[in-house]
Amino acid sequence: MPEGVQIASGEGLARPNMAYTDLREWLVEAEKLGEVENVTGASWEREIGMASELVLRDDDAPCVVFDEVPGYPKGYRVLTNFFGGRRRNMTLGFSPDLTKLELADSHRAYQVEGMPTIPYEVVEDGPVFENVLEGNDVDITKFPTPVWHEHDGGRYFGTGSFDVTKDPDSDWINVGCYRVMVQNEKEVNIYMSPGKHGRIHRDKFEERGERMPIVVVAGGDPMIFLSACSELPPGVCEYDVVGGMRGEAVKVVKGKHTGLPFPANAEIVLEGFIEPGKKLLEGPFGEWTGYYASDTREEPVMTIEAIYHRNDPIILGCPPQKPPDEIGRYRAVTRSALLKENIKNAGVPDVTGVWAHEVGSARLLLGVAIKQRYPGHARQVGHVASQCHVGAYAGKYVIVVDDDIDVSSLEDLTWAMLTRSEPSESIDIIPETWSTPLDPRLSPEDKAKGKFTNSRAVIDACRPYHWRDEFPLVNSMSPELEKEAREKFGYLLN
Ligand SMILES: Cc1cc2nc3c(=O)[nH]c(=O)nc-3n(C[C@H](O)[C@H](O)[C@H](O)COP(=O)(O)O)c2cc1C
Ligand SMILES: [Mn+2]
Repeated sequence: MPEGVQIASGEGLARPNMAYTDLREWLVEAEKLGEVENVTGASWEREIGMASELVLRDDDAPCVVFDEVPGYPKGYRVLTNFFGGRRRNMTLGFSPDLTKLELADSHRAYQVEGMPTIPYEVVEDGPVFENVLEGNDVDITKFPTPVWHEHDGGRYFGTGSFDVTKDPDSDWINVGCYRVMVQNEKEVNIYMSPGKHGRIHRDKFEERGERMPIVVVAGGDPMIFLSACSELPPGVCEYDVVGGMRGEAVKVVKGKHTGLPFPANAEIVLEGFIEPGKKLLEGPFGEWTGYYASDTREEPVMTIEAIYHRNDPIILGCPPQKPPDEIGRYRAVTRSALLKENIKNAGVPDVTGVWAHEVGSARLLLGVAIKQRYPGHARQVGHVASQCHVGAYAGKYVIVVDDDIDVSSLEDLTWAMLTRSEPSESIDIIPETWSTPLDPRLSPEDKAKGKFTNSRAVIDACRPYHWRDEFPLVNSMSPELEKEAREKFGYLLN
């Protein structure tokens, strides 16, 4: 790590050690773990999407590389399901031995306010310039972009991608993940929802009647992609956060048409402009809630002026889908640690474990474990979890359990709820809470009125405090016996 870099937090936790700086080096590491499958001959129209949906559902399924896509040259690849299995810990730079809860705490220390950042470094050249397409040669349909879900309105080139924009009023370069749909050889839609950083930039250009320079990177360093999906503070450049995590600046080149920076070792880059006033139909697209919630709408269009790509380029795909999905897995890691911190900051003691579950896209179902210290402790932690900054937006259910429960295990958490709660006594309902227009359960009437609220259930699934000592004994092995059983008989599970 260069001198002078201050680690603002994370003392006592292992530093991340990422053994890659781009997608190809990442692939080598994933292969070392034995977690990569190669598939040839799958069609972009249906089969890549079908196969991806299957593996994305499964926590431990392999990463898949699709090659020899019919109609495309051998070597033009699509890679999906990078964030699963033991690749999770590898991607974030931590030991495979860390549990999900430990991984969350360790990663969190490098993605906080006051996190260490290292500014990106501009270099002259890089493999991304191995192929330069300009003028008549610009053709995005040259790449095997899949149709990801059955009812999608088009081919989404940008899913595991990131979009680079600059604030016209300052030096702020933002890197955010906003989906990119192919319209024709030279045009794509980019959907940026209100409030997103790229949207703030776009609105400013639009007000001035100017075209906005923009760059789309498909197949970049997976850690930059994950940071581009994360709600980091405004004014922060996501490249610099990744530099800080890695202890080494991200190396970028500058686009010839826009001057915008993109990684020198990216796979495919589109460079161009969003035209003020021009719109074309976008969507529908399968979203993270598991529904097609935002329908077909007119959205701004990017005109592509140049395409740069490496030889045998790889598109990184990360299509959202009915949970559990890949990005839910990553969000679980980030939000769980953040939620634990939020609860602690509200002054609630002895929280031993927090997990924002993948099945609810790390929002709809929160599990919190405590060492019960006083009567009312369980309800207090449940209400705080449901209403603190991280927990409040778009939540539904909070389950509070004792510290013998592994909150990151959906089965363990559910078992605790089924056996330690009494429905008529253990559930508190909070009405009129903060939600989102994307909630599929919002009634058409409320949606039309703009009434975007829902309710919360806080479920106290702890042994009742005043008779906790009389609660029947759990009949599974003690931790000591479990350890011995695994040592002696663990082979039976392999
Ligand atoms: C696969 C995927 C697709 C996404 N699609 C969009 C999108 O189309 N539009 C959008 O505004 N946000 C989308 N997001 C969420 C943003 O990436 C996320 O809010 C991020 O924080 C945006 O960056 P920013 O904070 O710099 O604006 C998507 C996230 C993922 C992981
Ligand atoms: Mn940002």
